[in-house]
Amino acid sequence: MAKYEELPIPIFSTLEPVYGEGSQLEEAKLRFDHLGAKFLQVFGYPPDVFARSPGRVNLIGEHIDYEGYSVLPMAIRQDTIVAIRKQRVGEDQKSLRIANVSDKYPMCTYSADPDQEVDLKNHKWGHYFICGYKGFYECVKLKGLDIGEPVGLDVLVDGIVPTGSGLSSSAAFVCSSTIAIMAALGSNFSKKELAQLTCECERHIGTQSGGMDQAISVMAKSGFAELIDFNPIRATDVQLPAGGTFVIAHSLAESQKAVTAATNYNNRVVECRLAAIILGIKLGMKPQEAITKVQTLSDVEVVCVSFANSHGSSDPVVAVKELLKEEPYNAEDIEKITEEKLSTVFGHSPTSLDVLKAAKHFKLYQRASHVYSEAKRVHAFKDTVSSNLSDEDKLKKLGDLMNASHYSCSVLYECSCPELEELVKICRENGALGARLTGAGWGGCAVALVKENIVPQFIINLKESFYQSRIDKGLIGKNDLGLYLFASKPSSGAAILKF
Ligand code: NG1
Ligand code: MG
Repeated sequence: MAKYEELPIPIFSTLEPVYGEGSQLEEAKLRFDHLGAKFLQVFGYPPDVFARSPGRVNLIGEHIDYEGYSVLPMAIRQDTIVAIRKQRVGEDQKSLRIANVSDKYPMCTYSADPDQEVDLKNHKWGHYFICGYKGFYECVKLKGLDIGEPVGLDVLVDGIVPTGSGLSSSAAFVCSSTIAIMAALGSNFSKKELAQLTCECERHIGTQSGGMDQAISVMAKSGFAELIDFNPIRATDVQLPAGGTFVIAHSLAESQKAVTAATNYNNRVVECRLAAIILGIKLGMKPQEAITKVQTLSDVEVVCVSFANSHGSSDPVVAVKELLKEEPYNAEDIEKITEEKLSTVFGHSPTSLDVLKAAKHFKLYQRASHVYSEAKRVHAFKDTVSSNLSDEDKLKKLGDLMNASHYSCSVLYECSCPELEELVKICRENGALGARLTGAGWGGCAVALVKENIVPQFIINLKESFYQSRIDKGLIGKNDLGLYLFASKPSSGAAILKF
């Protein structure tokens, strides 16, 4: 039997296999009916096919996917559904018309040219679809498939993953778009290929992201969190202990990652690369060798073995303590060690050059300490889940690991914000076994591990101590709390729906 990740995206003719039963199924039926009807109204024809892909909550393993380390997310029920139709002979056939069920997002039109550049200076919601469009054709080319000339597509999108909240609305959109394009054009790639291609193509939006969000969106299974490994991408089921529930709570600070990349997300990616290069050099590599060979902190872990001979430990956390200085580095400090201008090291990457322009200094010690310790916490989390401990003890340990992860994100990686700090504290004060920011941070959501039997009271308490004052100020509508505060079960991954 083929391995799970080698299987193609499943194609269903009913909604039950994806949405189960009960209120979730009812809600999905309404959304699909509405999407079909609106498609007809906007474009004058029914769609050929639908694709859906979910958002995710990352339980542990933050800001380490792009450094090559495993992460542990689960899919949430909120997803993006894309309805699509290939334009027929005699129709326009030259444009991509991308509409949305929400009036917030006006129709975007692009040419049906897979080589077009994504206009980063002029950010539009439809750009995420273009990421998928480019990615699909890049993959077709790589595989040497002949699918004929690019044709026009009509597209209608319905996304319910809250945006800017660390729940990966962007990956839900990119993955559902790519899968819809693939289905409309008559191909079906494996989950693994899709996870890889969607990870790469989302970078056209300008963030140097890792592959966690797309991997879980494509490969999730109902009832399981997944340990996601990279190079190559793999997913291993993780059955969470009974008696615990993950509650997701929005800090109501919106994280505008695509806009703040140079000082936040991409800045950290560049800092990690610099830390890795310097560690490589300190561990005995020639500067040029380190610059060409070392891309990520996981690349230097192998070199740490040589460190073991002199220091008695190959633990990269120890190597960081010994070999990097705690004070921030400036560009000159680093260039003395690399014997190369930073603008040359990053010359091939315009988004990295933007980072260099914006940065005053680089906190290499702190960022590397976070990455190496967080990578260990992911494995400790997985080992705890599969240990012989009682469920009660497991939950307690998982909570401790989540708290430690938050501390590291907040103090070493500095990707928290005041609203998230307040929210995490309130979660713990109200009985959460652990709570942490989830996703990239700088706003967005926290995830709390809460004993199942106290979830209803926990939600009431959070409403009172965090949300009520914000409802009073009009930050959110009083009937909308359910969008910002909810318990979540591990949900299913991407699917194609053809009725
Ligand atoms: P968000 O901002 O939550 O979508 C981002 C990255 C991930 C990962 C996390 C931090 C994208 C698409 N995703 O997630 O790859 O690095 O931050 O752990 O940029
Ligand atoms: Mg995202």
